[in-house]
Amino acid sequence: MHPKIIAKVGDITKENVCAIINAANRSLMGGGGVDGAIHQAGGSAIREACQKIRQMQYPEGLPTGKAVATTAGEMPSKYVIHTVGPIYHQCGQECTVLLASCYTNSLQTAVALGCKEISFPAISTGIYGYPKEKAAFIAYHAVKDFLAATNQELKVNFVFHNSHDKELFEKTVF
Ligand code: AR6
Repeated sequence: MHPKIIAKVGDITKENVCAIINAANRSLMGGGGVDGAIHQAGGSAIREACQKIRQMQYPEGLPTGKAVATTAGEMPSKYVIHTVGPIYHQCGQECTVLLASCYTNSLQTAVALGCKEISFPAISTGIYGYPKEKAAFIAYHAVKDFLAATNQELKVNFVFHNSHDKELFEKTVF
């Protein structure tokens, strides 16, 4: 494992880091899974910030693979970076590139915000159905490649909801 990358088990809404990443949908208006947990824990400030982003930047919704930042509201982290993962049964040959873009664009957004530590969930591996091993490989390599190419100081946590998912990730990337 890369020295700046850590895998752990937990609830991402409790992370005390500069930014947590949200596996959102293109509406940015909340949903189930980690998105629902983040909106619930952070409170209405997140939804209000997302509404502004929709009005000003993305009236059609946030395209898959892109990332935008808002306040984290009442959560311990400072920012939420919302990204939209690919829906596995719809993304065809673009799946890998789109999932990697979620990580790379979120990392770029975090660096632009001056973040030194951020936490990712396993984007697309829940409701969006991305096979977990495949997603782990793409996620790890996207982060590792980004860290290799930047001179910014950045620590990246992968936060899994259960130990089985964390072990699967570690087995895949080692
Ligand atoms: N902390 C860390 N990981 C979590 C948490 C949590 N609190 N809750 C769930 N996970 P999903 P997707 C894990 O479905 O597949 C939403 O409705 C979960 O175990 O949240 O990208 C959105 O609005 C899984 O491994 O995101 C979209 O419509 C991972 O987070 C859609 O779901 C991602 O699962 C996005 O689907």
